[in-house]
Amino acid sequence: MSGHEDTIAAIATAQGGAGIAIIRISGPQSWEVGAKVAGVPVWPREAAGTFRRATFHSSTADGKTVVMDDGIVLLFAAPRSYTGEDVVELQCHGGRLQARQVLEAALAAGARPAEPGEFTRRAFLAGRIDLARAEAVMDFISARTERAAAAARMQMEGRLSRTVDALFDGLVEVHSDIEHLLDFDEGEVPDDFADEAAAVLGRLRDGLAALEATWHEGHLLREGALVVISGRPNAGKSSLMNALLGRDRAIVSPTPGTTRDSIEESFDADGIPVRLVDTAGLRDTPSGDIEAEGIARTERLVNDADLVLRVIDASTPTDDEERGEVAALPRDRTLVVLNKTDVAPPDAVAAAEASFAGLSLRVRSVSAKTGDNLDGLAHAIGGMLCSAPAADTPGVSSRHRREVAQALEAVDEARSRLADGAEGLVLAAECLRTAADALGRITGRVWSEELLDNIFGRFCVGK
Ligand SMILES: Nc1nc2c(ncn2[C@@H]2O[C@H](COP(=O)(O)OP(=O)(O)O)[C@@H](O)[C@H]2O)c(=O)[nH]1
Ligand SMILES: [Mg+2]
Repeated sequence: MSGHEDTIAAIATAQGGAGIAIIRISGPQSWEVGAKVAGVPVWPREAAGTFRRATFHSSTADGKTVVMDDGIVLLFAAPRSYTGEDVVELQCHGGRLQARQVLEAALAAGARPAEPGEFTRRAFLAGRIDLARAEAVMDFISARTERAAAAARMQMEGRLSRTVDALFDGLVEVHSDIEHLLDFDEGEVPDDFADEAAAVLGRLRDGLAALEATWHEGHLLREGALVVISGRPNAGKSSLMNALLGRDRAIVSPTPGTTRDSIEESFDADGIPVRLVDTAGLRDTPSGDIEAEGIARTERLVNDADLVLRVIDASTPTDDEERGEVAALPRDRTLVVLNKTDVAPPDAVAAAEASFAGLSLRVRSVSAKTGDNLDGLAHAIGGMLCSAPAADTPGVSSRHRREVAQALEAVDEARSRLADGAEGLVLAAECLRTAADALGRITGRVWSEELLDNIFGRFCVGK
């Protein structure tokens, strides 16, 4: 039991026109509040785990009761609910008005409005889920690709927590061995102790480093990658954007300089969520201020991009200037796309492929018009953004990475203190404590109100 005094309520479903809306009420008074809204005496405890039809009421200022809506009541008894508390969910019609009215009635009946993430925060405080699993709930809701959702599910199921807990337990064990020595042996360190402890810490260090290395994937899956399409006017950038998205989003025209502002859309590149941006073409002689500003924006986007798709019209010979521009692009985040293979002579395409490959650039040849080799291109984009296959541990978040990095540093420090013999023991123990605390903040074995405020403040209301 989390021991909260107050009962909270919020609309748990998206606002706006939908079939139904759910108002969630959690806390010791939730059944009473729900019963008042339903205009019935409080249900018997045996009703937990069942649902009831109900008519929702509100009282006017002069004490009259008004019928608002018909719906369904779902009853949960502590500790068997999302929050671990007594919970009532009221399902009403999904219009903006009905959901608000039912919520207002619940507030009038004694609940207070829930803060962002407060239901999940209560689930954490009640010991229903640890912190990493609670965070994964939000990742799961925000996931934009199946791979991102699968990673969030792994974390919700506790895969990351188990890895972190095992490292935490390992640190605590070494820590208590040292404390034991300090307590009983008055500064006498057995010959092999430091070596053994250093070996164990070395293994824990490797585990921490492996965890830290998952950040890149975790970051890509959570935040998505910025992929910018750039190239000369008329190379087929907008056509490529449309072809990848499978719909006409950008305007395609034989007139150079048609796309003047950048257009952004979400795209799933082999499971990596991508913000795909079509840009104004790069050329020296813009037709006016608007195109010039578009070109300046393109340059900024190209600088910020995780990956640049440099589109080249393979049906016309590439001039030296363009070849020079492409050669200057960073190898690890440039993918050359030779477009218009449907009208380009095959040997010219092959020669262009070879010459860019000779510059150590990755190349893909496609036709935005016929769709030829677009799947291969999407696959190459995903591969360049994240070469690792979908891992069997979810990638850590930026918050987790900071804690892991702190733990790593402290473990390294502990190892070097151990080498100092008896004098180093106290300091080594202190470092291990710091390391364990950092890991504890990932799963919530160690927490503060401030930490919870930071994490749950980013949740939506009703979650
Ligand atoms: N044959 C052929 N024409 C293409 C292809 N991609 C684009 N185009 C044509 O090239 C012209 C410029 O295309 P657009 O996408 O507007 O180029 P952008 O200026 O780079 O955005 C249009 O007439 C397109 O129809 C392609 O793969 N094959
Ligand atoms: Mg365009």
